[in-house]
Amino acid sequence: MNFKITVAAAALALGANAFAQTKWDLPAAYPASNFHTENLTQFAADVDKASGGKLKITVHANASLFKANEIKRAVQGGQAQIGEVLLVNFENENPIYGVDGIPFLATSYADSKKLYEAQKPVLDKLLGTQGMKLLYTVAWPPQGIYSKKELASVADLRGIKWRAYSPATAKIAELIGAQPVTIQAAELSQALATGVVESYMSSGSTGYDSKTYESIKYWYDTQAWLPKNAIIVNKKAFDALDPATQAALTKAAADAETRGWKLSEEKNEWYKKALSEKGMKIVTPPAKLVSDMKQVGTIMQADWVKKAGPDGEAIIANFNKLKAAKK
Ligand code: PCA
Repeated sequence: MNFKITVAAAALALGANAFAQTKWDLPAAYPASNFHTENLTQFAADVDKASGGKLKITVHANASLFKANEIKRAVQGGQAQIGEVLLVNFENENPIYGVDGIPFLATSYADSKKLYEAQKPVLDKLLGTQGMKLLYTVAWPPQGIYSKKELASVADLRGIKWRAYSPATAKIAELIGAQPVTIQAAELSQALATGVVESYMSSGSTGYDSKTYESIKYWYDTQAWLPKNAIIVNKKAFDALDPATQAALTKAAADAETRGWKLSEEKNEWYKKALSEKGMKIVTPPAKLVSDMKQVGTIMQADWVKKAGPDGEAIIANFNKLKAAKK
């Protein structure tokens, strides 16, 4: 064989390899200006840089590629290689996904991180059985109650049209005698404008994104729970990457997790200020409203533990241990 041609062929092959590019779609369900999405965009840029341009991730914000509750199945089936999901949305599939939606189990950022630490091994295993991998999570800011009228207790919410985003938020409606209607964030502003929704629980973040201040006056800062978004990847797509690109992705994910949790906590303050500047009243909930809501939380936690079995018990036990150890 002609030596020159062999070298040239090898160089060509190397060159082609160096430029081999993988393109991934990342469906996400929240607007481009939301802090989760901004963090995702930074993550995609970090991956691009760290992989030397080998892995290009396109973030599709605002449920433009798949609806919020379709993203998980899309990643599982490989229609999208990677995606962002709200874990609590999948509680009916497996209670493990819903532990961070239990009212008053973990109500601060510090406790939410501990709950995540306790949940993570079980979550990893569960996603693994579904052909996926967990890359990172970021918590939403604490959840409060949006209401058109002043609230003294949950009795004031009876009969009201209540927007739910998850099985747990629908369950709350049931327990307080409100009428649940499930609406994801991308459709919320329209539902508010058309009067389909009169009240709901969520963060200041989603209240701001959906312009809730245009139809609702009060936000009761109950700090009831901090649900998490998770960035999950199809295992086959991950395994198809070369080891250096896998490492670049994993490292960018770890950075995005640290950055995202910090961002969430900082933006929580920003969102509350922004809402009050838009004319909303940010209210410390009265004692009766708190005790009523805590009662709801107690019922829901007991239900959850029953449903979640030994894995669930282990998560709660581990969480309590972490809380006791780090005080
Ligand atoms: N915002 C999302 C989920 C939790 C939150 O704070 C929503 O309301 O849909």
